[in-house]
Amino acid sequence: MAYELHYWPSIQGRGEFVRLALEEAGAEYVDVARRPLADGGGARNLAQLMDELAPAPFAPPILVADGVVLAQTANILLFLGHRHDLAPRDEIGRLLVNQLQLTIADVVDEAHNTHHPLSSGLYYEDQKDAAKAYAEHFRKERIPKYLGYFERILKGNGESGAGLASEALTYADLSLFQVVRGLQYAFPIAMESMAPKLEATLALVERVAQQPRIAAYLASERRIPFNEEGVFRHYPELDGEI
Ligand SMILES: N[C@@H](CCC(=O)N[C@@H](CS)C(=O)NCC(=O)O)C(=O)O
Repeated sequence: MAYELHYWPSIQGRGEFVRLALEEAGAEYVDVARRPLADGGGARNLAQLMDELAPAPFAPPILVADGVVLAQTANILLFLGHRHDLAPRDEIGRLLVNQLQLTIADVVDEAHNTHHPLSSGLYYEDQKDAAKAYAEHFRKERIPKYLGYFERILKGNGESGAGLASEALTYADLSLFQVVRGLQYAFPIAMESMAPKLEATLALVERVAQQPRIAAYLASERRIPFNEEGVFRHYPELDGEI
């Protein structure tokens, strides 16, 4: 059975956390909206499908597996992590990885707010001043606080490249990889200046990038490049450049 992933076809966005888990698991999946329009692909078909699915999801990413419809990124990953050994087997271990993923979801929301601090319904151009102010706080206070938190966990786990929850990689490690790469894309100057304090985090990011399946995925056309439609957007003025 191939999983169906339903997510906006032109961005990494929140769907990328699911894509990374599916890729690392070696799972068979169809990224449905990336198929041609005639085969049910495209954003319009995705919007229509959301009205038809039951139970109704609020927003993508959505995973359809064996007739089960799941939404909310962290929820999908909880499901996939258990099925594909990307999380500890014991209950507390699973909840801990979920807790890490939910914290990553918080970072993702705030990263999104740097370019849409007033409303997702407004254009970036209509909220640029607020975005500048929000992004400055995000760069100076929130990124160091969030990444400092993950760094402390990783340092506490010892060995260079160790995962957040165990020596074996979990989906939370894949997600931290994605967040760091996203922040490096969006805020290259800020992230470069923080690099000396993120030794363990950057070692983990490297380890994830070198996992054979992830490396193959990153080099493939399945990996959509970062762009200014997704969650992590590079606007130089938000990185303190202008
Ligand atoms: N908490 C949800 C957020 C889902 C979400 O915001 N999805 C975005 C794309 S990344 C979307 O299409 N949102 C539509 C909306 O909020 O109206 C998750 O983590 O999956």
